[in-house]
Amino acid sequence: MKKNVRLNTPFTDQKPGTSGLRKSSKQFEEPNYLESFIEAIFQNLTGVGGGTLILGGDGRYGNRRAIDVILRMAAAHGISRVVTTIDGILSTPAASHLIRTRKAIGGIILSASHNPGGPEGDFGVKLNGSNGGPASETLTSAIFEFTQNLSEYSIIESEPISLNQAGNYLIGGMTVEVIDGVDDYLALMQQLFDFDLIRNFLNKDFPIVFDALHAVTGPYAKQLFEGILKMPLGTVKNAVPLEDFGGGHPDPNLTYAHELANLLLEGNNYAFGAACDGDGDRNMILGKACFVNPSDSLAILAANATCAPAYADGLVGVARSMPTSAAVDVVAKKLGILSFETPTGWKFFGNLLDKGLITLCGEESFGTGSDHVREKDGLWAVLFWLQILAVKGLTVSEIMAQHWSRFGRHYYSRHDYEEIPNVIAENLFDRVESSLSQMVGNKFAGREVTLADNFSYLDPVDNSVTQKQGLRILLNDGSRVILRLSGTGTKGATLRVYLESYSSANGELFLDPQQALSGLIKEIDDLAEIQKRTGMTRPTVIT
Ligand code: VG1
Ligand code: CO
Repeated sequence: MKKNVRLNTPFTDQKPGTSGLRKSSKQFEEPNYLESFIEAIFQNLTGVGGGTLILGGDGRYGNRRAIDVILRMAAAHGISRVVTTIDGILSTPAASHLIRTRKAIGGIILSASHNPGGPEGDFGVKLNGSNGGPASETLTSAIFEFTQNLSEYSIIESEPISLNQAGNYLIGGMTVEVIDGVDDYLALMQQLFDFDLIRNFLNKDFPIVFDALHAVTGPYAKQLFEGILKMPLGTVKNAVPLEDFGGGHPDPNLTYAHELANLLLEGNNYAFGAACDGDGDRNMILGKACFVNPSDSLAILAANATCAPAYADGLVGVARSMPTSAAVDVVAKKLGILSFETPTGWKFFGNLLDKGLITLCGEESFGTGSDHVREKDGLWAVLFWLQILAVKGLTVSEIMAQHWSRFGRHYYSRHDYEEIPNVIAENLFDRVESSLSQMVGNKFAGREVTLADNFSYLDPVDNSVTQKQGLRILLNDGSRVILRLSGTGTKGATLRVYLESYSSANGELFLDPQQALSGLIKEIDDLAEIQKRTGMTRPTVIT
């Protein structure tokens, strides 16, 4: 039976400009909180009446309850079919693929991505549009506006359906189709890469390890590596998705995936290691005693793309987010293909991919992807690396060294300062911003400042302009320092400092990045007074 629930207090809590809602699990447990946001989605998404919706999540605490609520609200709003998955497990790239193949009106992915989960952690609702990518700014703004005046929501009363096995169910007049969320995705991967070649290469003498961090990629990786690619049992670690990710932080970087990092950087058992984040869209790539910076990873995939059957004819173009290093630009130039610089966030790649202007794209934050879906894709990146390694018969560090000796090296690092009180972070940021206009022509870390601004982006496809996407200081030798405040944190503010300097192929290629960037690190701290204002003597995370 359908009922309308009146809301006494309006919902005013969505941060505009993000493709969904990411908050503490506690906040999501407040009465009518989740329901209010879902109502706003169903009132603003195009094609709800009679449409198909994709629904799933990364298995974190709150996943099952949210699926139950969303199914009953979808039925109340006249959606004709919801495709959801066994145990509600669906990675972000797999959801993007399903949206596209099922010609859905969009998808709802229940995840706070790389943020920790559990009753004390975070939960999230990510909304994707009919192209399979993160919802556009126009749609999220409309949803936000709608929440400001929300007074009731509609829901159907019915028992939760079981997600234990595949099958079709009915809620009101709506069909709920429960499928295995892994199958379609792995079928797509087999179209893109040469699985026989990879299988033979790995099983000859190339031991690998994958850490699923108790998050969504566990079931995908088990079937992929230990099933289809016939690697030994135990190749996939922490493979069972847990509601609190086993107490860990499902963020694949050297700090939070330190167990895996130690196996590769200290140990001798593996030639290759990788991890993905909570919802499976990020990737970290490691070789023996070798960490692949995500910006380099994008450049290396671009330079060697023709190793993979899917990209054998070459690339149309590439794109990177503004703070991502320019390593891929150098490759694009050499290949004579288009390259684009977009603001942070995958949604900005959507238009370029839909228009066929780019084939590969990526972000420094461990995100890499292609035109096969409209999200970044963690396991895809891992397979792409394995494909290149198998074709070349080289180790990861050999591939890196070869790349740098051909294209030069972009020393790169990101320093994150987490949980800064909001006022302190905002003051710090505003102070630097107001000093930018006087910087051009002056010295910075012994070099000359050629440009200093707050990055603004003109979308070449729809001509929309997105402003204030990060403070940039560009120097005359190609070095850059960038400052941003995170849009995905849920506790205080996170300041991100991005540092980059270029060494040509004839220069020093094997320095420690922190050492190579030490002049920039010191100068930005002097300028922004990071230590002084935050009281933090070092970043929370260094990548
Ligand atoms: C971070 C990353 C950004 C990424 C975003 C979503 O955003 O820096 O590159 O697109 O997370 O990733 P921010 O605003 O905190 O810097 V995920 O894995 O949540 O979909
Ligand atoms: Co993610």
